[in-house]
Amino acid sequence: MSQVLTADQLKQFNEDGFLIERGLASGELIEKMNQVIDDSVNPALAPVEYEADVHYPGAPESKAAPGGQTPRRLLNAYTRASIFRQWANSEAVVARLKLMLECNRVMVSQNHHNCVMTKHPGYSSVTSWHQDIRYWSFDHPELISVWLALGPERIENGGLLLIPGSHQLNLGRGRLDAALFLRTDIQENRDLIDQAVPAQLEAGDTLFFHCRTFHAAGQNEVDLVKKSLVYTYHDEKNRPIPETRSAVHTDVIVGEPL
Ligand SMILES: O=C(O)CCC(=O)C(=O)O
Repeated sequence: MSQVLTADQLKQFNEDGFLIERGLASGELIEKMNQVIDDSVNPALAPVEYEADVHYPGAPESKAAPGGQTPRRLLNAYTRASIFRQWANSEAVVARLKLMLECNRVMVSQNHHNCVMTKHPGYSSVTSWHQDIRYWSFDHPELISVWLALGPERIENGGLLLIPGSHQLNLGRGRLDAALFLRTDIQENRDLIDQAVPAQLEAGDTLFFHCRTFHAAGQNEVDLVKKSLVYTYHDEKNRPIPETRSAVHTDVIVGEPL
């Protein structure tokens, strides 16, 4: 069987902590997903995380403030629609993850990410520099998020920026603030942030990134909602720590008959 990733791509993923696969999802799939999402935002179909919930810079002060009902994440993507499950289980995704995680069976988490990220003009917020491992409690910090662009993603509409190689850093606790974002009052952190590159994506492009890779995103400054579908996966042998937020809902084996 031919490999879905070349040795160079795997090397790049291991060195940079992320890899972009262009056009991995078909136009037809993207169109169907966008339709489901457009039918789910007005009114926003629960469960939803609102911009006002995150208290990030630029977010509305409260749900009662102007823009306070702006959704940030349509949660529970895996159970929200079969089209989202189909993508989560697709050979295109799972075969790549098996190579990146060097494992035979992959699980998707239902506990975080597992969502459609929406970024609305006017009321979106800034996500500061962080590693997703701050959300996760697992035996090993080896998880990979798969970010599918459902439209163009650029710095201007709040697209992601990533710091290549940052998944290999072991920064002391003092480099991070109370919420585990990179402190920008430290020169070494500013030097690190200067190395960031934007993940410029088109609909169907897919970003695979390691849970220790530092990334950030700005506000959406253009007049169109940005939408992305995001799941996080791990080797079935890498278990969530009981009683933590990572263990609330059961993880699901992917890539096997549904
Ligand atoms: O779209 C964004 O603002 C960034 C989201 C993100 O980095 C995350 O949820 O981990």
